[in-house]
Amino acid sequence: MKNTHHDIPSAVVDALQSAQRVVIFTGAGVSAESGIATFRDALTGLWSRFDAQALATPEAFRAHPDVVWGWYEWRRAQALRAAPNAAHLAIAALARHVPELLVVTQNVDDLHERAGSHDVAHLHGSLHAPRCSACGTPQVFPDALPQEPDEGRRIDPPACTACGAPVRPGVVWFGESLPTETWITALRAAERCDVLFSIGTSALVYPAAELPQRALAAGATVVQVNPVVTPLDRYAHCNLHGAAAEVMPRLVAAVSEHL
Ligand code: BJW
Ligand code: ZN
Repeated sequence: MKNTHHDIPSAVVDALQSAQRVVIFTGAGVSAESGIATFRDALTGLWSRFDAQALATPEAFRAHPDVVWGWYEWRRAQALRAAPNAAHLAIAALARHVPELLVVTQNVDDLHERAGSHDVAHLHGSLHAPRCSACGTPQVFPDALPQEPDEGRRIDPPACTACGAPVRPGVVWFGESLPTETWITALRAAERCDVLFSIGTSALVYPAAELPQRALAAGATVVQVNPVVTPLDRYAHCNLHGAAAEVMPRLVAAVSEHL
């Protein structure tokens, strides 16, 4: 592929410029430069004695609600303090250059929204939407930041205001179904888009990782942005190996310059 002076292959710029519908599929790597640890790095320091894959399960919450709730409170505090980075901002800016753009994120933070993205589908829920583990009633967090930075601290989950059962984080754990409407919206968008970007995700967790494959099968151009190689590298039309906060602004510059 020929490179523009932004080092973004011209085929990528061309595909974006002629696109009617674009899907931006994101993972934890997009928020990494905001200081939010990626999922597979979120167990550093005192948390490193746990296994993320084991903590993010309904079984772990049942067995050790204080450990799991403590971990999510620590991550929620991190997310509340974080600000959107250049990648979030570039993605919001890109939406102004294409007729239709949907952000489909696996992230449980709200940095896409805070960067100005309006259409955001959260496949794995949110750190900021706790609900009852028994009756499902949505719960309201107090405004104050959770205590911090007590990494590794166990915290008992609060009791549901309706039934008294433990409150759980409003995220999707392993073995749980994705929110149906959101998943259908994401799947339809992937199957109908002209270009899909997969940014900052290890592309390991299903069914989310199916989205780039669905887009490819439907004939879309698939571009990946990640500093490392993932299982998607061999399928993507183009792999931009680099940090999202560095690559995405260059991409937006390239697209707006060639209008
Ligand atoms: C940068 C960067 C920078 C760094 N710039 N990039 C088929 C085979 C085997 C198992 C399954 C299967 N299908 C389904 C399953 C089971 C399971 C699964 O997928 N397991 C796999 C691990 C194999 N899936 C499920 O259980 C799903 N549910 C389901 O299938 O329901 C049906 C069912 C019902 C009943 C019984 C059985 C099945 C649900 C999956 C939910 C995942 N939830 C989590 C936790 C959410 C809450 C939380 O955050 O704690 O979602 S897991 C975790 O992984 C989190 C993330 O959203 C998700 C994806 O991770 P992500 O975003 O890719 O982050 P990382 O850390 O992995 O990668 C970061 C990337 O960024 C890296 O590549 C870096 O290089 C890169 N990066 N800096 C750009 N600056
Ligand atoms: Zn309840």
